[in-house]
Amino acid sequence: MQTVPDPRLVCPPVRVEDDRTGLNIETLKRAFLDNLFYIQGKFPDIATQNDYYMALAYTVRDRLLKRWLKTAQTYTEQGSRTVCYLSAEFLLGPHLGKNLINLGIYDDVQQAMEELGLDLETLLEQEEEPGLGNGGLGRLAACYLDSMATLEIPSIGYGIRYEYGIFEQDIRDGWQIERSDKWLRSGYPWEVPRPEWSVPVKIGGHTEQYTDERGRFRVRWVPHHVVMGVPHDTPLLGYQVNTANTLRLWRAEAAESFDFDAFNSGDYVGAVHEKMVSENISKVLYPNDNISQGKELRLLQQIFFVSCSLQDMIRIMEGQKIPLEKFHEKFVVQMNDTHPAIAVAELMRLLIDDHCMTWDQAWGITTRTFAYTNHTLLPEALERWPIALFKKLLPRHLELIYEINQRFLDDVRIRYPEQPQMLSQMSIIDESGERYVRMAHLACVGSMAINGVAALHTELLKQGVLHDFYEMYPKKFNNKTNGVTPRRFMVLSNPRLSRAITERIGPNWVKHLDELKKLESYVDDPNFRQEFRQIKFDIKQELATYIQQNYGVAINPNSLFDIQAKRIHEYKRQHLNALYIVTLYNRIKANPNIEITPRTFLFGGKAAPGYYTAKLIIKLINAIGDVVNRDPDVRDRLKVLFLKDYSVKFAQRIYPAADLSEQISTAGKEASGTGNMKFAMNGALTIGTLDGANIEIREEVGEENFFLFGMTADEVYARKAQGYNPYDYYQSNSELKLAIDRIASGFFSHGDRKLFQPLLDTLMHRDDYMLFADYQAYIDCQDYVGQVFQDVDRWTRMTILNVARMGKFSSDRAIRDYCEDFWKISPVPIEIEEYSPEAIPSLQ
Ligand code: F58
Repeated sequence: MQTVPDPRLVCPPVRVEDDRTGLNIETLKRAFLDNLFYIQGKFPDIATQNDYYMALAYTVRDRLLKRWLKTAQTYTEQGSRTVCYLSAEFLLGPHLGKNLINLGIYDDVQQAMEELGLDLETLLEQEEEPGLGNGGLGRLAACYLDSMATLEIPSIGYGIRYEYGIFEQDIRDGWQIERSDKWLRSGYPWEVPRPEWSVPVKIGGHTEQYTDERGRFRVRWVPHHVVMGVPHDTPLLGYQVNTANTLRLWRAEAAESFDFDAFNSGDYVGAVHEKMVSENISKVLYPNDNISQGKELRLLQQIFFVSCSLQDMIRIMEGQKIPLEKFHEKFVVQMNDTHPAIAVAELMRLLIDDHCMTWDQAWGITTRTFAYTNHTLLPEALERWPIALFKKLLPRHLELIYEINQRFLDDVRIRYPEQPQMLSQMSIIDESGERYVRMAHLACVGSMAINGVAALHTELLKQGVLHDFYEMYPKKFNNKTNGVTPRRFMVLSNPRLSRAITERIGPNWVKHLDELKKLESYVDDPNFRQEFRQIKFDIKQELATYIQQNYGVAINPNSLFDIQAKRIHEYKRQHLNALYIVTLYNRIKANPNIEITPRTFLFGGKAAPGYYTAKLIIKLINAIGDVVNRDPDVRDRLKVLFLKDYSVKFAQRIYPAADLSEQISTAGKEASGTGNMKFAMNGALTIGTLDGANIEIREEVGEENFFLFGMTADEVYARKAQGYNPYDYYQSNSELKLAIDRIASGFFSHGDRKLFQPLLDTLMHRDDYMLFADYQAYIDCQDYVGQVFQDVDRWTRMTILNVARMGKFSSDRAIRDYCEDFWKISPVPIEIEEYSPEAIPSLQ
């Protein structure tokens, strides 16, 4: 029966709709001023740049909403199979510019702002990025969400809404100091809280066994307390499509804002205490890169976001009336490293305890649902949790893990009847000393697919840390070489280069990066070469101006910009780069008239606050810079600068300005790297080892267009096995000895000989990352880079070929691989009706 809508509940067809969605310049200006007035509550004459930024951000967000809601509606109606990307980190970077690009309105908004007397660049600068990640792993998650939206793949990103993201880095007297990051302080216009979908998460307590009314054996978990997870949703729009997927981040809240007993007995402060403790869970991102610290709060963060997310998936299924038995048909859950690996036990718990499934049924679903991506081979980064801590916080999960392990070890026993050592080697429980839960083993046992992030990395996983699992389940293992989004790291960050490319080969490359290949036919075109060089020069000049203004250091835009920007870690060997600088400096001191290619060495990156050696490396770089930059003998041929507070936003400025990209990790240590890809697609050449994705980059661009040096991973292992003695290298290599001695003498530290001694001692007597073994090869290769840079034509040719051959490294390719290989998901296009005032939905 057709019901007549209550006329009071039908939105009148006013022009509001057009102001919220319209894309022409007049509408954009009107909508912007409207938001300035009604959201920021300001007249233009007293508005700050931040007010303008907020008004513009809301104007853009309005234009996402129809697409976002239509996307969700379509997925619901179609019951679409969905990827859930579980990650403790999402390093998104600023939203405004990216949304302008993806909506295709960058130039129009720029004009609209100009007509209002505002500068879009200045407004973009206002945005504080949500720094909810440490480095590559978090940024990869963000690139993948961008590609999934662009490829119209139904997906949800699930993570934690940290109140404090990665710390802000300042440099004082050459040392890193940390300040808390208050990314929410001026308001965050991109998210919508959804308190109505909050979920409870149990913590601590004990379990009880009982028999239910149907005579079944059951377990009840009586928690010590309950924390609520409140979802905060951000729309993520794809490039020139209507798909806007959701990033759902969980914020922890107390289950009750007051403990009423304590409150009524007069203990007001005690009553608020629990609220505080609960909210701590999502308070701060752990600032470690490639190390696992084993802190209780970290385990709480993991169970918190995992439990919230799995409960949310179950709610979605119930809403779509899909029976829970089809969980693995509705969802594939990708675990970004082992941080979400507790999900294996949590899904078992939800299915068995809360939804009455049998063990076999629940295990069948679980092992068809999860997939696990490994991001590191470093032993110190492999997560293990002490059994005692697990028992205290997650008593039910520990029982389930014991059961999973027992059944798994039964399989191992059958498979290796004569090899009892396999049981202890593969067990999810490490019993070699204090007992631990090994999260990587749990992830391997509970997943249908296991992947590394570059070809070499996957091979090393199979031979090394996950060897036993590979033998047992060879079909689960596969490689998915990382990729990055060209929308952010080319179109947005390097508009001039992007325009020059589009003028030659058309615009399709942005979505089909392989098309960059077509640029190869322009490699000998003098106009294109000239334009390519000019673009790089202009961008370098802009960076030089920025550095002059912010650091008071003059740098020469004609010099070779040699950049190493990434987390500071011994395995990444920023100090090897520093040794080259000292070597060059020593040569100049020995012969001030020596011919050398002028170079600007730029560094950026944060050190984990507790990682002393990494902080000392920052100090060393600054100390070298202080001397080199003002020594008149150098005659400005070398400049060394550490750029503080490296972030996604800053990275976008850096990649386009680089001539040389430093990717110099000890072979076998860098799982993939993604900065290496971003530099190369912006026309930087790479100096690098055969590590991670460097190997594949070199394969693609051609060995003649890549500066290779150093030992291979196999050589690294072999040299270590022989008994590596770094001191021998020090004694037999005069330039190396001179460089080390100069640092040791206090030359760069106002005569203080002790300052760098811990770093130098480690190098001379242990040198875990084999800087000394690679030193000479690196120096020779760097000298060769300097020569090639003088040959402008040759260099230009090499850079054009690098850009042209980067197609493989789009995150779109990586996501397509995941979809085809084991996600088994296909695109779901979203249709949007053209605007018409009559099309406004009524409340009926
Ligand atoms: C990085 N890992 C790898 N971990 O080091 C890099 O080679 C790779 O390209 C990238 O992942 C993406 O696959 C990484 O960034 C972390 O930062 C973890 C954060 C949480 C604590 C443990 C380290």
